[in-house]
Amino acid sequence: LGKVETYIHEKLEKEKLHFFLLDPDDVSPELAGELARISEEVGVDAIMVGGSTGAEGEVLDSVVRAIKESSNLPVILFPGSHGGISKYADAIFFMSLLNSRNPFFITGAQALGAFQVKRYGIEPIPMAYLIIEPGETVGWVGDAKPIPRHKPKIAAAYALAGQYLGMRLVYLEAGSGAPQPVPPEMIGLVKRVIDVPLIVGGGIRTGEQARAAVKAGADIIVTGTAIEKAGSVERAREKLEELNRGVKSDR
Ligand code: 1GP
Repeated sequence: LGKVETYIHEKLEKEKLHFFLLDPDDVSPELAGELARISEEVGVDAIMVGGSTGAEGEVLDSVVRAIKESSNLPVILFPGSHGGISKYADAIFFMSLLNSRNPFFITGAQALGAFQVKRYGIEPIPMAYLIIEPGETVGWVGDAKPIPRHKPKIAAAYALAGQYLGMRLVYLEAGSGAPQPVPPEMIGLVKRVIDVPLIVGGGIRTGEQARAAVKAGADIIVTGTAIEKAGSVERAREKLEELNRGVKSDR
């Protein structure tokens, strides 16, 4: 395993993890750097960078560089397609949107990006990416057939298939800004079925919701919107602290 994946596994032996997602389309490099610095102080475990629209090229590079300059946290790309690659990142979730109807999001973008990942020496971490209802922007853009919220077994079947295909992480995604996070029953069943770490994100806005997802079986919680929309840097810090407490508390 590479450096970042080893870091993730070593940390997971001690606690659940909290990754903060920054969308370069929504934040300036200056703000991204500031939020990354605060994230490290608060105890966030990694910064993810990506988005479905416009997280590419110079906009993406400048945000990744600003984060690297202001914190020591690993920066993991979370690409919407082969456009979402930056040579300044440490690792990339080399993800396949398993429940897309469009092969571009299952293997096409991956083929178009593979040589770039190799050339830049970015650590690829293979990940099964599953869109759960409502799916929001990524569900629409990724041409997903979102898994119904009340059908945990479908999510578990896809997750296990992902593991059997060799993927070393499974991500249950309700979509950025989703009104409700992935249901605990679904998280629980998927966790019981797979052996690889389980990531959950989309619509987690409070410490309580983060806690509920962890209690249900999530190993890694991803949050973005709640912090980006906090209103000020000071409120963003408070939100990061609240969410981080939710993930890390043992109750
Ligand atoms: C989106 O799961 C992530 O890809 C985070 O979602 O922005 O709703 O926190 P939020």
